[in-house]
Amino acid sequence: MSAPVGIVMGSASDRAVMSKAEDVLTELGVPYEVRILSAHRTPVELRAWVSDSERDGMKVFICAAGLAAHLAGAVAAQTTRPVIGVPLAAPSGAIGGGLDALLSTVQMPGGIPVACVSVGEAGSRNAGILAAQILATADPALAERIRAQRAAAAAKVLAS
Ligand code: RP5
Repeated sequence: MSAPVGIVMGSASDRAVMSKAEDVLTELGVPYEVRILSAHRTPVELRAWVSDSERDGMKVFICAAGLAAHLAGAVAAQTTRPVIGVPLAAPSGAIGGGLDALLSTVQMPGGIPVACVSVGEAGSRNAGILAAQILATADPALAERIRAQRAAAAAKVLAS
C-alpha cells in the first residue's frame, strides 16, 4: 500500500525547499512518501515508481524540479492521477528566479494536465495544501483540518 501522496524531486538539492510540502502534509495528518528521481537522469526508475505507486494506491503526485523541469510532465504522461508541479529556482540556473522551471512545468500540451503552483517555497507549501484538498473531497475530517488551518492563518494575520 502506497501513501496517498507522493513527493518526487529531481535532485537532493531540491529537498530543503520541498520540506515545506512535507511540513504542511504532516501538519494536516496526511501520509506521504518522498523520492528523488529525475525525468532526465533516471527515466526508467521514474517510470517504474509511478507505475508501482499508482498500482499500490497513491492518489496525488507532487513533482518538483528546477532548470528544464520536465519531471511533472513526465509523471503526468504516465498516470491519470492528479499531478501537481512545483517549479524550483536551481542555484545553478542561468535564468534567474526559476523562470526556466516555471515555463517548463506550466506549458503542458492539451490532454496531459499538470497543476502548476508558484516557484519555490510558497509553491512547495501550496502543493502540499492542494494535495490535501484533493484528498479532502472524499475525507470530511481532513477537510475540517484544512479549514481550521486556514482559520488559524487568518487569525495570525489579523493579530499582527
Ligand atoms: C533539476 O536540476 C533538479 O530538480 C534540480 O533543481 C536541478 C539541479 O540539480 P543538481 O545539479 O543540483 O543535482 O533536475
